[in-house]
Amino acid sequence: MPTQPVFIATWPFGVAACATGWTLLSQGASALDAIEAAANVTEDDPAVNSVGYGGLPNADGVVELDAAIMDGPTHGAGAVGAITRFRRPISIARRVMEATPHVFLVGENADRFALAQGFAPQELSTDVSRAAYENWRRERSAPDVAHFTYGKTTDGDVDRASAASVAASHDTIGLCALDANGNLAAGCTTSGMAWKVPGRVGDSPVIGSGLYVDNAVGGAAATGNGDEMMKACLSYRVVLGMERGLTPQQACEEAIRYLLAKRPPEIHHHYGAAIIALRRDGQVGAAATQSGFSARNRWQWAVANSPAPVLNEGSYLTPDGSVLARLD
Ligand code: SD4
Repeated sequence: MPTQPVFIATWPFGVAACATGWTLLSQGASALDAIEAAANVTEDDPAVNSVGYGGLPNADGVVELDAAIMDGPTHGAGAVGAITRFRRPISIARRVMEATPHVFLVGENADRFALAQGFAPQELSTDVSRAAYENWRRERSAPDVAHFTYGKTTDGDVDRASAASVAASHDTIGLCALDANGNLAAGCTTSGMAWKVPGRVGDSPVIGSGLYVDNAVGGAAATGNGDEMMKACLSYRVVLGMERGLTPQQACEEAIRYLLAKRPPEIHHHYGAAIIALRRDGQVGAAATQSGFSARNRWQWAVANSPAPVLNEGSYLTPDGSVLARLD
């Protein structure tokens, strides 16, 4: 029996991705194709300064993109880290999955792989992203200041100026799709934390952290402070929760609660973590560690089960685990 397609994605820019993803699904596309095409919409958009073209660079001023894709029916996965010359890292990740026996390629050799596979190199910086970097350098005086005092002053206090500048500068797109055949896929693509240490790869391309799919259960995808979320294998935990009988909403809240419990509370005050989930019956859920990642970035996520995606206020938890806002 055909399934009603569903597409979900993180953040307000997930609305455009959902519209593309759901339109493809409604025309019979596979969840995998819909994920790639929807992620490409965000990757190509220079106005999104945390994904693909126009993404903010590392501390050396070089844009390094991370992405991964996972296919439910085959349980296949592909990922790339620190891509510097191509705007659509999720498409390179898919090629890794389909053209190699491997899962994860990184750095210069991932760029070489893309070139060999026929991807055309493109400029990743925009005037806006270059100006933002110059501004950051002026504020922070030298890129290496960020390397080891990231969010902390030398005496160990939280450096609020630095923390605010990072918090305002990251928002990955995570995506999950359910197609008309009842198959699932997920994707995650990002420029990562702005001004990161060169070579740093976050959670987004790490299978089980930035995304995970079990075609018999559901999928999940994450956004936020990857250096924290990786320590909790957040996406895997959410899918496992659903396998154990939690609703997608309960599974997201449980995983966020786990993350909050495992690390000192002050870690969570500045850099948020958020997760979305889609069960194989089309039920959805989402939760975050806080109401937003900065004053201008309220935690929101998009869902499409019709041509008009809906932008939801995401639920979030306080460090003591109480839900402050909830879906419906
Ligand atoms: C990372 N998780 O590189 C990404 C960044 C992000 O919202 O999602 N920001 O850690």
